[in-house]
Amino acid sequence: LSMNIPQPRPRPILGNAPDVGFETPLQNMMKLAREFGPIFRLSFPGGASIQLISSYELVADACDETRFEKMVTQALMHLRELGGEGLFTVGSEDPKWGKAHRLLMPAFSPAAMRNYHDGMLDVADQMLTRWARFGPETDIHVSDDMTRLTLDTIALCGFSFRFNSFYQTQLHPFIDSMVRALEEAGNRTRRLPVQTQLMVRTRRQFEADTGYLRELTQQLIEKRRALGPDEAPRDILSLMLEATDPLSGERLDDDNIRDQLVTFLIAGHETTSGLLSFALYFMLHHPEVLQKAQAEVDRVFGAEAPRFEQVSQLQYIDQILRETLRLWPTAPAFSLHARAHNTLLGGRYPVGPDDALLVLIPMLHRDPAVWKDPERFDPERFAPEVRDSIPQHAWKPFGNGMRACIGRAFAIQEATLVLGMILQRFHLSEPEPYELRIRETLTLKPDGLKLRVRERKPASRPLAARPTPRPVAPVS
Ligand code: FDE
Repeated sequence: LSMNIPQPRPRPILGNAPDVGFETPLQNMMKLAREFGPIFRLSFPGGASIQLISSYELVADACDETRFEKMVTQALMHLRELGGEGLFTVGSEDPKWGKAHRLLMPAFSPAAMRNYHDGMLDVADQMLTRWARFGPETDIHVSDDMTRLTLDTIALCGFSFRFNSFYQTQLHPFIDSMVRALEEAGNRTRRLPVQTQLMVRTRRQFEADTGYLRELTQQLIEKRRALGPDEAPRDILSLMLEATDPLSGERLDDDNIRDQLVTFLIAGHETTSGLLSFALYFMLHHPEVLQKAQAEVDRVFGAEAPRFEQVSQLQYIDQILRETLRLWPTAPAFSLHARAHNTLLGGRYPVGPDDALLVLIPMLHRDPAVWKDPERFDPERFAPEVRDSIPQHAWKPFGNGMRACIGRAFAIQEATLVLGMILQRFHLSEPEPYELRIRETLTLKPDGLKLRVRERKPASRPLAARPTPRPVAPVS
């Protein structure tokens, strides 16, 4: 028996665009889900419509890859202005996806993470040194610093390029352009094309921004090509330039490499930066969690610089990250559609290949059918003894199946290492009481979160990092 799918009352021409809004679309959709239930429809200017699903039952059904697959929606088409035909924005049937996927997989396997350890350590150390120099009375703007960290890390590990964000007071212009362009790409989904046509200044800015992103990445490729064979570093860029697809024997062309670079810079830093920021937020607000994590870090890292093998031993920090991604998955939605005419839940909801299904991950992660007391932050949900009882599709912060996040191991490696290093070195506190406010771009982050840090046991740090003792009496 097929059921009607509810929809908030659409306005003439604008449809449900006003319900979604521009500032906090995701949080508005979460509110609508609480009101309209686990499946509801929204329609947009120009006739596009989506069905939002947010219960475990529906999402698990839609994650069956024999019947459903990733859909390149209008929103993703707008993103192509930035990410071109990179992994994130092409359809699975496009040979460009399979080719780049096969060619790039080895660079993101758990084993490959060892190659990135020194780069991750290098950037994290820059941030922590800066924090130590600022001392305990300076406010640290968490999201800004996490963005510096994650952008510098993916660029250094991936392309041996240094943004040197911790040596500048302003974020790199690349970040400004990327953030503005991402925001505009998102806004275009909620406007009529003619509206965008009329916004001349916004359009010019968008063209300038996307042009700059392409130019900077193009330069990266050209500079690398100019290097001799023994000067070139071994990194993801060298893999993209040299490796061949095991199936077709072909290489990636330069345009596609450029698109992949932009894609990795976008996908690899905003999401991971948000993850780190939310994790710090939760730890600041759950002192018992912070304490337990710090005890683990002391046990595993001791006072030494962390080694690669030690990072995966930070079990409890891994639980904190998983629980953080449950409540605030920083890439909060993904799109699916039926491969052919099909139904959800054995005939209850008929859906065709043209119907876009949007998985609202934060609502899935709050389904009371799976999660007890879902709003409560509790890393024990992911303790090794109980983790296996979480149903397969109940936790999806990295998306689904073959189109799931290729950067998962990279993001977790980086976030675990960085949280570990922060706790190893500092006591954390908040300069003032903070109430969670979430800022949305393509991703989510805690807006305006601030942190203060005080160094722990400075004597146990390696000698080189210790300040030279001051003479007791002035030397005359
Ligand atoms: C992807 C992804 C996803 C899916 C989407 C769809 O489906 O549409 C998701 C959900 C995600 N991803 C998530 C995330 C989170 C975090 C933290 C991250 N992520 C991170 C990262 C890093 C890096 C480098 C990355 N990431 C990347 C990526 C890529 C390239 C992609 C696409 C894939 C395909 O499609 O093939 C993704 N990522 Fe992520």
